[in-house]
Amino acid sequence: MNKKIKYLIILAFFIIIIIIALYFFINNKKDIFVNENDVEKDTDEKLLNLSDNEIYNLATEENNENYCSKIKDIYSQDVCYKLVAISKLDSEICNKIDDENIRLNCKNISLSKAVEKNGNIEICGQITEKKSQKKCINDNFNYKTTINDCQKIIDYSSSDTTNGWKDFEINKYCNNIVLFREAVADNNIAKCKEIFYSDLKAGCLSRLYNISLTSDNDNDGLNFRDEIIYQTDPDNPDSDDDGFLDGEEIKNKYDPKGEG
Ligand SMILES: [Ca+2]
Ligand SMILES: [Ca+2]
Ligand SMILES: [Ca+2]
Repeated sequence: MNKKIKYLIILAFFIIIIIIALYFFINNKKDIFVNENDVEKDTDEKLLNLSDNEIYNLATEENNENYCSKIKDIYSQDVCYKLVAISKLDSEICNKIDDENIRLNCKNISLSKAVEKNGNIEICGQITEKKSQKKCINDNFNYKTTINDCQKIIDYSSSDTTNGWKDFEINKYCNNIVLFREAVADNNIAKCKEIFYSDLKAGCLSRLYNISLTSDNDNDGLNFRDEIIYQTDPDNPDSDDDGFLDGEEIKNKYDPKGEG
């Protein structure tokens, strides 16, 4: 046989093989595509005749947020998303929630639970409510947490100036807990006094002075914790020596440390 013809036959053979392979490949792809559609259709059909309640139960049983979207009652839909988000520790799902309060609550809980599970306090910064940020740090701070970990937290909270949260900064608070731990470990009162947040400062000093937070040693109507918060002297009933007790001045909205 001519050499040329031989090569042509081999070439034709390979071309046929490639065409057959391509045919099966394309056909297969089509099958996968059709199957995905079928699944979507099946889900729709599966939920079509179910009541909101039944869909809700199914969604939360199977942790499937796509089912939640089929619930007609918006409040139930929101709660459905919230439960699935918390269960899957996926705060992204919370973004589908219509009601702002439920959405925030969903994010706070799912993020806090995620930190609880993986111990990464950086995630606490993603919580948008300062009160929950504080709780997240308190609950998940451990003996290994360092100033460096505290600095890495990026604060996503909105500028919350209400309810005494104006001064709360997550990095600073976290640093202060490190100070607290070091002060107690080294029995270092000066370090306690470096703490900015008065609750933590009072806790630190009460540990090192071995005084209960609720005791009122100088009988002026302010307990130890309040004396630290108002920066009065826990051993002097009249810190500014004006004849009025520290506790009386606070009660009547005067300044226990000076004029007025
Ligand atoms: Ca007192
Ligand atoms: Ca006092
Ligand atoms: Ca006084």
